[in-house]
Amino acid sequence: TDLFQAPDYYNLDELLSEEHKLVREATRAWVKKEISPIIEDYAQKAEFPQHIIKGLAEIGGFGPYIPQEYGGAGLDQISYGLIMQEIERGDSGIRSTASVQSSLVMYPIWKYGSEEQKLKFLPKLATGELMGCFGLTEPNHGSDPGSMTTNFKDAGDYYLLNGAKMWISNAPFADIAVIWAKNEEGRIHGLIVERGMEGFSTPETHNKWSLRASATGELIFDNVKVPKENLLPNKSGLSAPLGCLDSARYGIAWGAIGAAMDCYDTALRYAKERIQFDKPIAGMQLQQKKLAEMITEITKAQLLTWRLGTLRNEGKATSAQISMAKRNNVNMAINIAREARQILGAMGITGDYSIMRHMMNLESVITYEGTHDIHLLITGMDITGISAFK
Ligand code: TGC
Ligand code: FAD
Repeated sequence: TDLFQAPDYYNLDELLSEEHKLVREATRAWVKKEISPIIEDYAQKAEFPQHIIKGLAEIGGFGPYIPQEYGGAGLDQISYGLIMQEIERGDSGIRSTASVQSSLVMYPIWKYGSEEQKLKFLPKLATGELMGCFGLTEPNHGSDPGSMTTNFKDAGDYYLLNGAKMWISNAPFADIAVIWAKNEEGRIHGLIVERGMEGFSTPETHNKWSLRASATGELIFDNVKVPKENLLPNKSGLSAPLGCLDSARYGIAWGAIGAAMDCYDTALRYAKERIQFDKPIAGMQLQQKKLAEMITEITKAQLLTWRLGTLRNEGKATSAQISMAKRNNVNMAINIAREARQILGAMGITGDYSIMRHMMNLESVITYEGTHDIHLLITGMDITGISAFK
């Protein structure tokens, strides 16, 4: 079979349950059939493939770990991670859509929402009947979301919302937006804003060289009247959106391994077939160094991330541990993409191979959900007890 064989240098499969392996194989087969054949074309067109939403929902891509009573798949954290790994082997932009829907839209409604909100939104988000986006970043506040200026005030029957969010994945087509804004006392709350509310618009961001198959946009709130029942009642303060980020960052740590595996697999196959100076380039020491370092780094990332998943299953993973994995794995993947691209020589710059698309996608992944620098400073703060942010 030409079904992709993931590198498994340290027999990680022995640490996985039958359910984990089934979930991974199902996602892998779906990505091979539905994503790989079309993704380059959509990336070139800078268009999100809307028709895949139903399939993404069917493989459990939306809310894998949300309980089944709310329409989720009720899976554990390792299965969630493996789903993200396999989707991102296809494309980081498609994984972004799954991450946002699962961890940044369903998660806050599940964790901070009322029972009515959960029943109203979660089952439809799980099937993709409703799509969501998450608005934290603003034009003037990216790494420092605590300084946000988007705000709402009590206007009697409703809240009056004003401000703007920028760089929002899925914004151009989302039916609902979970957004974060300050009340009159400056306290951060989550609100569910619905498409069609007067004064709410979502212009698309164009000219991206990265995540081209993902739709990115702004969220503009111009005196939007938000019904009071759309406020998430059970958590407020900056730790509420940051808690969602923990879940998304964990998924990204797995996802990045998928992108790296695809680059490694492609480069290894190519190196064995490409002949120069009368022998395969895989036989040249410099190319072996690249490939050997790739599999070493992938293996280290797999073990780090599997352990993080078991800690999350036990409810014991810290935010700083998640930051370390997100930072390490995305950096690992982007370095592998750059090296793999060189192994393919000129062929590596074309869309006939996935590597350059992964490489460009990863430039967003290393910036969003906390930049490479921010995650280093989170580790620094954790080990020294001193914040270097401010
Ligand atoms: P700081 O004073 O440290 O913390 C404020 C409060 O939050 C608590 N906290 C956390 N809670 C839960 N989870 C975490 N990971 C937490 N980190 C901190 C903290 O204990 C405190 O609680 P309390 O009760 O004392 O109030 O906050 P700070 O203002 O110094 O900022 C800290 C910093 C820089 C680490 C944080 O703001 C940060 O992570 N910045 C990066 C911003 C970011 O990641 N944005 C992502 C936007 S969403 C996105 O990119 C989606 S892309 C998705 C896709 O397409 O896949
Ligand atoms: P800045 O915060 O301005 O940072 C610029 C540079 O300064 C970076 O290198 C950073 O590391 C560095 N820097 C900042 N502070 C410090 C410091 N204290 N010490 C040292 N260096 C520092 N956001 C959402 O809310 N929802 C989304 O769905 C979403 N999707 C995205 C999709 C894409 C394609 C992209 C590119 C971004 C997305 N984002 C989203 C936004 C993303 O989270 C932010 O871009 C990110 O948090 C960084 O903010 P910034 O771009 O404003 O950079």
